[in-house]
Amino acid sequence: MFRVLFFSLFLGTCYGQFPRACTDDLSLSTGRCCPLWPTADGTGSSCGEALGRGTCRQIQPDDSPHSPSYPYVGVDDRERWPTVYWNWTCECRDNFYGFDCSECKYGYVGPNCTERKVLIRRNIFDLSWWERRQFLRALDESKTTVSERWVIPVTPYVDFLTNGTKPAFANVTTYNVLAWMHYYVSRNVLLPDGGVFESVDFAHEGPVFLPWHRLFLLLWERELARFVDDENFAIPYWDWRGLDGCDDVCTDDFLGATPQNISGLLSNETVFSDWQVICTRDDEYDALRTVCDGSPEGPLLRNPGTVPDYSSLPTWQDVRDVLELDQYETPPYDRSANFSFVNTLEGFASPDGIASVRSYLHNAVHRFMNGTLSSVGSSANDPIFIIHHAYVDSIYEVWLRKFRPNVSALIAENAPIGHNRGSYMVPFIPLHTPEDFFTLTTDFGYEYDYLIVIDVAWWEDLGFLKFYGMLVGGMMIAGMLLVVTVATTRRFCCQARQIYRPKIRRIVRVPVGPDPAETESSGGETETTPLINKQEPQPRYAVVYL
Ligand SMILES: [Cu+2]
Repeated sequence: MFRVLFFSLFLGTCYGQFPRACTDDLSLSTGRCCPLWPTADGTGSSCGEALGRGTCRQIQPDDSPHSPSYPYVGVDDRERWPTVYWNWTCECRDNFYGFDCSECKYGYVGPNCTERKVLIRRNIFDLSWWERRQFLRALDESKTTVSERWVIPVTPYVDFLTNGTKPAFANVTTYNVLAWMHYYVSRNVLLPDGGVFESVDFAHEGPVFLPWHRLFLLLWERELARFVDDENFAIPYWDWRGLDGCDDVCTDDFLGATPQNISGLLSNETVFSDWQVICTRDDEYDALRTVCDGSPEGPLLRNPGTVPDYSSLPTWQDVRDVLELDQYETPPYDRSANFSFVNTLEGFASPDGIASVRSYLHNAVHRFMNGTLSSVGSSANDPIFIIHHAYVDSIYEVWLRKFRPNVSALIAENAPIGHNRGSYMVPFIPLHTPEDFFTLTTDFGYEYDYLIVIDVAWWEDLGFLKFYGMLVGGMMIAGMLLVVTVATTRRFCCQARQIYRPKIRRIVRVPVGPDPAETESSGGETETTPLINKQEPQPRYAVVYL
């Protein structure tokens, strides 16, 4: 058993996305990554259990079958993550979080992690001068400050299997821990028989691509925030739609200019020209049968727009097209999948969803830079990675809000290794599955500025309703105007008529005497008329207007 071998052969000091606190010999020999909660008044219990923060629990990795594209068992330390190293980790209660439950979940702050907090990720060109300086300063300080919380393993797992070499860990800076994570999750497998297996990636070319990078950026954002004095710090995004070149972010005011007369080197005017990359030499590691140890390997390189097929960036229409794909993933759940949103956004299919050998969307932006950003293992060395992936994450968010998928849209088995929805994502501690990050950004306490506007004005998408609404509204206003006009006209006419018509204030009936005809007929004294037929004469009245 590797864990026993690990313990018995471990001789040197080891440090702890390997928490430093979990790489001491006791943690590794017992398989327990349940550190003591680091407070002065703490009781010293694992995961802060005595304070009600969390408990140490045994891991139950998901053993659903993965696709046969990875035909090995027990040859790589990323299989059944993280059981090669630990079988017990902290399970935090309520909104507590972290490998030791000393932090708050994403989106919560306060001593008891009960206060909601929403960070707004904004277009990098909308940052104020001060905000941009904060971002650049956080990048540079993280690049030069050794991480207190994390270390990286530098001994190939195959050496444990074949010759019992003792494991070792290295101290690296915070930025380099993150660059290393991206290398580690995508590197090749060194096989015990001396071969190398390349068709494996625990974060790309499958359904986990978007959830994995969402968590990765959240971790990165939190690590950078430790270097700035701003509780509202959030990483910005780079909206590259329709750009012909990198003239906007590739300047010394942003992430460094790239003078074309110096092959790939950044301008001396930017701090990034002093940076040294790590983990960029996959072929060399494979040939030497070793792994990246975090040593400096040269400067950052960029040659934006110099590859003939990738001389410009993805278009607005490309982004509109990918957002028409309503299925998150389709068989066979890898880079050959057609009409798969995740595969198309990653860039292994044309924007309308047809799998292709050409690169599109996310992949095309990496290739466009023609340098450190352009290969998977090395790409996170270039800080453009962060702003590029923040924008990709925002497209993922637009899709989630548009289609509101059920978790069943994520495949439960037969995806490439590490991509089933229940697999723990490599190499994160605390543990997370892709399912955990298949929900909206608001669940993790952040928003993209331009999506807040879209969310409020959701009705704007209902164009046909808007048309009919305006039509009905217009008719109602016209009707009301007609009624008012008629009423006003009638009132005016009536008043005009009354000028010539006497007003009837009171009607008095005045008797004016009997009917003359009747008087005449009844006036002859010689004529006798039977009394019974004689009608009594009625008084006559005249109407007088007073
Ligand atoms: Cu990546």
